[in-house]
Parts: sequence; C-alpha cells; structure tokens
Amino acid sequence: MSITTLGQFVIEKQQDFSYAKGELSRLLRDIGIASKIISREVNKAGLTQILGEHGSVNVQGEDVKKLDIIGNETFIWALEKGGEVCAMASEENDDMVLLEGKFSKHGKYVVCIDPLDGSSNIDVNVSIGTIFSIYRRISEPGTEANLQDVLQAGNRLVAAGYVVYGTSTMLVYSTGKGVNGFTLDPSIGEFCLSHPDIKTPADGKVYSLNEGNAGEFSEGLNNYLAWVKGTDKATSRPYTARYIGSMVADFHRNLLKGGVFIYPPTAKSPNGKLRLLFECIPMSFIAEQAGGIATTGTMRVLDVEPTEIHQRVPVIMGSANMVKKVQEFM
Ligand code: P6P
Repeated sequence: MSITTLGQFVIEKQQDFSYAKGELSRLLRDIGIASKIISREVNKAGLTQILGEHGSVNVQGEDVKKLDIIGNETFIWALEKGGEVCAMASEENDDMVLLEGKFSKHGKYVVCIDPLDGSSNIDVNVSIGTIFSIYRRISEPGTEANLQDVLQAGNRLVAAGYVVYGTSTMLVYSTGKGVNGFTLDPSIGEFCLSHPDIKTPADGKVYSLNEGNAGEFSEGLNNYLAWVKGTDKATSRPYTARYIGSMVADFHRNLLKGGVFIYPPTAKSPNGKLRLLFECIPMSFIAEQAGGIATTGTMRVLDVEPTEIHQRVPVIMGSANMVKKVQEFM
C-alpha cells in the first residue's frame, strides 16, 4: 500500500519531538477530524436552495447556520473532545474561548484559528480555507488559561497549517521540520500524504494583491507594480497577476508555484486587513518552513509580539527573491 495517512505520518514523525508524548499527534488528528467535517459541509454549500439559506429554518425545522459559524463550532467541539487544548482564540470570537471539555483544563496547548477564511467566497463557489496555529500554553496545566497563552509571537509556534477546500481538500502543516501536504480521499475519509517536503521556489512569476486599492498604496509599492508590469524589452517581465481574494487559495498556489502575496496598509486598513494571530503568523510560518520569507515590510512577521487578539499587520510573503525585490522598492 503506497499511501501514508495523516495519522500514520504524524506518528512516524513523533520521534522528532522528545517532549511530546503523543498529545501533539492527537491534536493534529483532532484538527484533521474537524477539517473533514467542514469539508463535507462546504461541499454542500451550493445546495442552500434545498437545504435553506443561513438564518432560515430548513425543512427539518433546524436553524441554518452560516458556514463560518459551523466551522467555528466544529473546531470547538473537536478540540474539547480531544482534550489536548485548554483555550482557543478564533477570528469568529471577540475574546479567547476557554474550552470546557472533560480534560481541557489540563490541555498543554492553545490554538489560534480562522475556521473559515474567505467565507464570503462560498456563495460563488471559490476555494476557502481554515488556518490554524498551535502553541504550548504558558499558564500551568490545571489552571485557567489566560490571554498571555494566546498572545504569543510566531517564533514560539509548535505547529501551524491550513486546509484549502478547493477542487480537492488539502491539509498543509508544519511542526518546524519542513512542510507536508495531505489530500483528502473522501472514499476512505483520510488525508493522504500527497505533497511531501514542500519547498517554495525562490523565484516565481505571480504577484498577488488587490490592485483596487492601488490609489492608497505607498509610492514604493506602486513603483514595484510599475516595474513588475514594465514593458522594458531589455528585461521583459515574466510576471502575471493572480488574486482570488481568498488568502488560503492565493497563498497555496504561490507556495507550490512560486509567487509573492501582498496585503499592504490601505486607508480603510492602515495596518493591513489580515489578522496577525489567525492569518499572518501561521501562513508566515509555513512560508518560512518552505524556504520563503514573510515580513510586515518592516520586520519578520514571526517576531511581532501580539498585543491584542484581532490585531492586524501588513504582509509581504512568499518566494524569497520576490519578497526581497518588493522590499527593495519599498
Ligand atoms: P480584499 C477574505 O475576506 C480575506 O480575509 C482573505 O482571505 C483575503 O486574502 C482578503 O480578505 C481579501 O481582501 O480586501 O482584497 O477583498
């Protein structure tokens, strides 16, 4: 049998972590379970005409919830059941969530999560994703977790990753020893290793940002865009614009093919739109683990010390040489 499931892979890699006695392996399993449930729900999303629009009561007399609420509740359920996590910060909750599972108080880990990023794209059948980060708690197991447990810099991550619900459902994660990608095989209900040891190309052709905001970009960034679109025959640019508006989908394409993803400060979002804890730190961790770079424009994203749960930062992340080129202009 040539397949390696996520569960088998995590066990095989367990010896990478002397301190882990299986808790991290079980936590990654719990995240996989939640992701499979969300994948099933996402793949039904187009059937709301039959199943009912969110906010309505469906034929079974049940309240139809928004998919991102379903996603959030699914992760809370899976992490409480698993017992490895004491607290969670979620893009869907204003404050930190203390998990109330039977063993949660003794959980060694905290999770920061965007359960369904890009959910506005669900209605038009565009890929969306889950983004997660895993930290060791700072507070003592058995005590009540506190805000300092979730406000940790990315350089303290134990693991991070994302799930992209696209033409197939893929889970991509790293525990600091490289990046591996798993594709869900619905016929057996398992994530199977499909992209071992992902390395992002140092150079790429794709630049990804919302140019609708160009009127608010810095001079440096607009100079980069002028260069990247330049018609200078001497250095005919091989670049192309690709922007889906769903971070996980844009990031995943650039990770595999090479490219740079930029969400700069704008008038509406002076610190950028993307959240440090839920989007920027985990994706920066993956980018770096795959050989790329991730910066706010002034510092390494993973060195930013979070001060509040929903804090936002600008990001330039992806292929090392492309990020460096953007920085040259900025
Ligand atoms: P804009 C989706 O709403 C999201 O949080 C990310 O997934 C995506 O990269 C970004 O916002 C898109 O933002 O302002 O370009 O529509």
